Amino acid sequence: MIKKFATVAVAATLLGTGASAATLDWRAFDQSQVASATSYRDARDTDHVVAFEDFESYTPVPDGGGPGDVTPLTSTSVGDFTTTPGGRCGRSCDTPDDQSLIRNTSNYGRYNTTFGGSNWLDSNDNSAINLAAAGGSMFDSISFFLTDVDDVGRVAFEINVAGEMFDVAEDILRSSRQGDGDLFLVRIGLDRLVSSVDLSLFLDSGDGFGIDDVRLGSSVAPIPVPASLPLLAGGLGLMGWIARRRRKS
Ligand SMILES: [Ca+2]
Ligand SMILES: [Ca+2]
Ligand SMILES: [Ca+2]
Repeated sequence: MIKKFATVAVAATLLGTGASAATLDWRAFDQSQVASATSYRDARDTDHVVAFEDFESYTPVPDGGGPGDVTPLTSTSVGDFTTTPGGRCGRSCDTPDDQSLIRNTSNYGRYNTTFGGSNWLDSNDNSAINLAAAGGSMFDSISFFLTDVDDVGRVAFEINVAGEMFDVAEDILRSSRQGDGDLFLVRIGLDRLVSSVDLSLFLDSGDGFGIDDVRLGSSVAPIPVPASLPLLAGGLGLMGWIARRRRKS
């Protein structure tokens, strides 16, 4: 079954000023269209690549639980991933149920989108996956694949970026239930180059979703972040290393 390509572009408008600071482009595909969705992305995202994270260097948690990498995932290529716990823990939820998990199996309609890869980050039915996006150079676009968003109906799904909220469930999906395993390509455009920005993918129920192939891009040749900022990034990396050491001990 070929799903009709659907695209929606939305500009967030700041009340009162009329200024548009971020845009969101949303394209819907289905599970059989990973290759064509990837081709579409590669043809569209022609700006400079600042950073890319496909989660293939991480250790997946097996279905049913077990050892593997979970959030917080600090110092990924595109920044630090954290989880906002909450939501109803459904059948696909595994321990630790308050964290998002690296997975490499394709159950429940969430799956890898990396060509030749296997891993992705599963929300594990929590309320939100958050990304403190940073890639070492200034960037003004973020793109990624989402899988299995809102296939249970009547859920809220919001993308918050740079202090702006896109109500995807209402304004883009029109509150309609999506298919199990549907694939969505998201591109966020920022109105200026930034060294870092907070992104939150929020769901208000136990509707699990996956994210993969997160890309930070720049409309100009990459500009390294100012000298003081790598120190901060290095500090965060050290904290992540300490956290990993603690988890392993
Ligand atoms: Ca992947
Ligand atoms: Ca599903
Ligand atoms: Ca789902």
